[in-house]
Amino acid sequence: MSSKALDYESLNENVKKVQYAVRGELYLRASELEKEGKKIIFTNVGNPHALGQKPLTFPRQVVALCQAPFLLDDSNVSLLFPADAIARAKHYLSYTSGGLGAYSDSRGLLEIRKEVADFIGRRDGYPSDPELIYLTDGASKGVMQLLNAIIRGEGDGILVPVPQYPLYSAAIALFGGSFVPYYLEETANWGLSAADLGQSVAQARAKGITVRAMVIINPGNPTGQCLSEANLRDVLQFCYQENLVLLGDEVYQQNIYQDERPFISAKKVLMDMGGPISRELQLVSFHTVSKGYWGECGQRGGYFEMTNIPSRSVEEIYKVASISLSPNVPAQIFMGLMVNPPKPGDISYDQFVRESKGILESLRRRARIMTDGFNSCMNVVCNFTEGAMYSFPQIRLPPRAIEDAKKAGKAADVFYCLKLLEATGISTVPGSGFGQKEGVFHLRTTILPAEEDMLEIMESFKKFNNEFMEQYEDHPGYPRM
Ligand code: DCS
Repeated sequence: MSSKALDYESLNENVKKVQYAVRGELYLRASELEKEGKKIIFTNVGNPHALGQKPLTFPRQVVALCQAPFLLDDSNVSLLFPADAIARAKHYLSYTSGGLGAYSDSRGLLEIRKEVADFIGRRDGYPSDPELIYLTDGASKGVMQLLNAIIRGEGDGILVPVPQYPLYSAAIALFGGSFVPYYLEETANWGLSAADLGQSVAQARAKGITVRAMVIINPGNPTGQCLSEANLRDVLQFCYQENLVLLGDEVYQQNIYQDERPFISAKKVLMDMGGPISRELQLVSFHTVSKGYWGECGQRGGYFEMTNIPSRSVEEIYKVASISLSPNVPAQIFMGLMVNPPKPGDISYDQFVRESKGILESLRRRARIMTDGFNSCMNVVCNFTEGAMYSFPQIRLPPRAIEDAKKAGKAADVFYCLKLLEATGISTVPGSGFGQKEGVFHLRTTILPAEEDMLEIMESFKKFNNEFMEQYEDHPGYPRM
C-alpha cells in the first residue's frame, strides 16, 4: 500500500531535519524525572516567570482591564485599579475594532506600531517609521517570516553565529536553506572577527552557496556577550561589502549586567555611519516582550523593524503575514506597554520603577554568582555573562569520560548533562545544541533561578562536577584548573 502523507517516511524532509535542543533529550528526561517525583530545576529555557519571577503590576492591570472591559463600567473600578491603568486600557481599547476579541491588521495595530516607532526614535536618536514595523507573536515568528522571505532554496546561505540560539538553525532547515556558521571566539569573550566572517563566506561560496543574510544576536544567546560599537560597525561594513541583509536579534537589549558596553542597536550604529551604507544596507531588527525585566514569554509579543527594505518587499511580507490574519492582540498591548511604560509623574511610575529595577539588579547579581560559581569548579571555565539570561561554561571533560560517553552512545556533553540532571535535578542544555568547536564541550544554564536558591544550586553543581571529574581524571585531584 502506498504511504500516506503523514506517515513518517513521507513527511516533508525539511521537517525531519529540524533540531531544537532547548526542548530536546535533556528536557524530555527532566520532564520524566519530574513525573516520578524528583525536584527539577528547569534552567533549560529562558522563561523567567516559570522560575518564580512576578509579573510587573502596571501592564497586567492594563491588559486585565482590556480583557474584561465590563470592569471599566463598574463603579468600584477606581478602588481596584489606578487611574493611569484605567486611562491606558481605554486608550488601547479605542484603537481596536471590537476589543481584544477582534483580529487586528496583520501588521498589528497602527497606534501600537507608532508607540514602537517612538520608542526606537528615543532609543536611537533617529526617526523610525511605523509602516516599517510589524508586530508578531514573539520574536520567533518575526525571524521565521524573514527567513522564509529570504531563503529560496538550498543554494541560499544564512550566516549564523556559533554557538547560536537554535531557532536559526531550525528555521533555516525548515525553509530548506543552508546554515553557514561563523565562530565566536571563546577566549576573546565570545567576540567576532571580520576576518573569520570573510572566511566563512568564502568557504560557503566554494560549495556553491550564495550567502544572503547574516544574523547577529546581541546580547548573545547562549554566550552572553555584548557587542561593542566597533564590532557592530565591522559587521555592518562587512554586510555592505558582501551584499548581505543583516538580521539583528536584539531581544535581550534590556538585559545588560556590566557598564562598559551598554546596548547599542545595529540601527543606531548604521545611521551614525551615514553615507550610502546608511541608505542602502538592508537591516531587520527584532524585539520581544519575553525577555528584559518583563519576561512575559507566554504572552507571545514581538516586533520587527525593517530598514532600507524596498516597499514592494515590505508589501510581500505584509501579504504573507496576512495568511495568519493577525498577531495576538493582547500581546500587542504588552508590546505597547513595554515600549511606552509609565512616565515620571504618573501614578504607577514609582511602583513600576521599583519592580523593574528590582528584577534587573537581581539578575545582575545572579549573573555574577553563576559565573564565579562555575569558575570555582574543577575543569570548568566560564566567561562572565555580560548580558542576556544565560551562562555558558566550558566543561573540560577528561578523555575517559569522553570514552564512557561513546560507549553509552551519547555525545560527551549530553552524557555529562544527563548525569548532572540525575544527580542534582538541574536541567541544562548541552552545548552541542547550540554548536561548538570540535572537541570542546559546554552546557547552557539560565541565570533565572531565584536569587535565594542560587548559592545552593551552585554548591550542588560544584559537588556533582568535582566528583565527576575525580572519577574520570587519571590522576584524581591533579592537575586542577
Ligand atoms: N531570539 C533569541 C536570541 C532568543 O533567545 C529567543 C528566545 C527568541 C529570539 C524568541 O523569543 P520569543 O519568540 O519568545 O520572542 N529564547 C529561548 C531560549 O533560548 N530559552 O528560552 C526561549
